[in-house]
Amino acid sequence: MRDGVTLAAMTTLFDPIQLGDIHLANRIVMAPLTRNRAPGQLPNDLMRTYYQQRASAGLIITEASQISAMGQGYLDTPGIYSAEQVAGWRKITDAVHAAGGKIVIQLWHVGRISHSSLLGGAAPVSSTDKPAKGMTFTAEGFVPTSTPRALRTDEIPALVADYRHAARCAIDAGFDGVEVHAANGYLIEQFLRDSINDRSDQYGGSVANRIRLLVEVMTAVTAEIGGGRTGVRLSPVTPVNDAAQDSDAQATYEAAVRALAPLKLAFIHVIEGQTGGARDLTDQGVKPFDYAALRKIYGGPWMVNNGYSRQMALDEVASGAADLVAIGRPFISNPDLVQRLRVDAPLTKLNSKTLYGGGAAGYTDYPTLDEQAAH
Ligand code: 8OZ
Repeated sequence: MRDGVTLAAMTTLFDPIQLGDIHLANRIVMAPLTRNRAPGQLPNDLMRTYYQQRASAGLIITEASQISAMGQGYLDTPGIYSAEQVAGWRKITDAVHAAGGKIVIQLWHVGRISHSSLLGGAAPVSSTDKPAKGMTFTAEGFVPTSTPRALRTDEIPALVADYRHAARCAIDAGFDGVEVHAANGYLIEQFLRDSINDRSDQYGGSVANRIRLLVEVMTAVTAEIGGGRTGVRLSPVTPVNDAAQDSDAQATYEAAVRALAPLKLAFIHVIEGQTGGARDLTDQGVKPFDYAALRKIYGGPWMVNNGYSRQMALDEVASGAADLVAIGRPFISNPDLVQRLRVDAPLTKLNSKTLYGGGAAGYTDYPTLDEQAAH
């Protein structure tokens, strides 16, 4: 009981929710997690087992998947633009649906976070021709990212069309929808932030210009598959992938969310703080970000992410601060995470050595509670 509200009337993490056109059995979302187990960019049977094992999540958001050959930035990430990729994903969506789950695919273009060896020798494309400080993983191991080429204004329509094509492929592959990846220092964020975007055309400079690519992509994707099947992921203050702070993150992201509101999206998914790291970055000199203000501007289904414990997730939904909570790494080592959260069972620890690349070890061999009990 709180503030006179009866327990029965309170929404819990384990209650169903309608996200646009997608009905979820609970509000626990498996966050997108890069695993680099798709040689040839092709979804495969091992991936099918992995996702099916996690189908009790209210919603699975797949690992980031490139919308085009130029969108790839790391070895062995899957694509969602060719007929062969669609056929591979179809087996995965069928398996998740047979297990009673829901699954959307994350549409990804890395922009400058890539290496020319992954791009047939071409330079990565970005909002800028300035390289990102950092490394990516290729067939030769970790290498510094390649110097990008700034996209010409007349190339943007084809880029937007690539997102639209990928969204069509996603529906053809049986996905319940898509999440556009506009976070973590990748292409769309390279346009959003004035710390990176140094353009002088209508895609650079003012806030209205820097959010233009995001809005055009979201408009194209929703025109293709419907707003009720489309979400987006934002990370207003994360510094990962050499994404320095925007000069006014609050204003930039509020403008973005205000522009997206009319599209009636299935959800907005916000990473609070540094992706995979600290939620509070004030001791690193980052101004506190007002996420509640962002949500208020938006008004639609609100998904939060980053370091949520069981108690934090329960409180977040019970208080109404968010509608859903996305959980990342604990889903890797706990395929039955929803059940474990329900009964407050201990969680299996993650082996961080098997996160990226490799086979079944550290991927499909983490046990459920029942399997643990049988041993
Ligand atoms: C970890 C390793 C490689 C890529 C992201 C897609 O941060 C990623 C990613 C994460 O959004």
